[in-house]
Amino acid sequence: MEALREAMKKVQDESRYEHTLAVAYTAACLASVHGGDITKALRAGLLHDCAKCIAPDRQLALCEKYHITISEVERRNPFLLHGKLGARLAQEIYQERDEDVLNAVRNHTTGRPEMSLLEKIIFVADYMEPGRNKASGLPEIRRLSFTDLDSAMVQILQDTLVYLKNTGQEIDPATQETLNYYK
Ligand code: DGI
Ligand code: FE
Ligand code: FE
Repeated sequence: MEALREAMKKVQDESRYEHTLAVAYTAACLASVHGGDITKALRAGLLHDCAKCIAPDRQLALCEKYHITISEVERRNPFLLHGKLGARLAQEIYQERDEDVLNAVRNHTTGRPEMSLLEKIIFVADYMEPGRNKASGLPEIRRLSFTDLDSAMVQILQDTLVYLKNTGQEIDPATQETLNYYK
């Protein structure tokens, strides 16, 4: 875990590294409350944004190198790729072998239907770690995350979709499908 922390420190800028540590510890707390694996929560939290600080063009090039399918929405919004690409880098560079940890990294931005406990924990921790302060629904989401993880997911997805629509951003079908599934 120490080695993984040092590795993330090298590939992330300072604020992203702070966020990474915060997601890892928030995920560990959520795992404690919901009966998840704390070690996997820490690893997935540390790895979730491992591809985030790679320039968009380079992310696209790396996806092509690894034969990762890029959708039209992702091609137009390459920041959506850092989950998929991150899961691959976690495997190739950071020696992560656990499929659940890799899925949590892969699906942390849009979510997907039928997520595992660990996937939900990372999705929620990413949104509510203590350093996040922009979204207005955060106090309620933080409370819900410890009592009713699925309701926290729904609240986050609804707030995200409203935010994306208000700011004129393109919706990835996966984000809408995830909300439809959990609502
Ligand atoms: O990488 P982080 O910033 O820690 O967090 P993240 O991977 O959850 O990415 C957050 C951004 O992703 C946030 O601004 C909302 C955006 N997002 C989530 N779903 C969609 C989306 N952006 C677009 N364009 N479309 C989506 O469906
Ligand atoms: Fe991310
Ligand atoms: Fe993140």
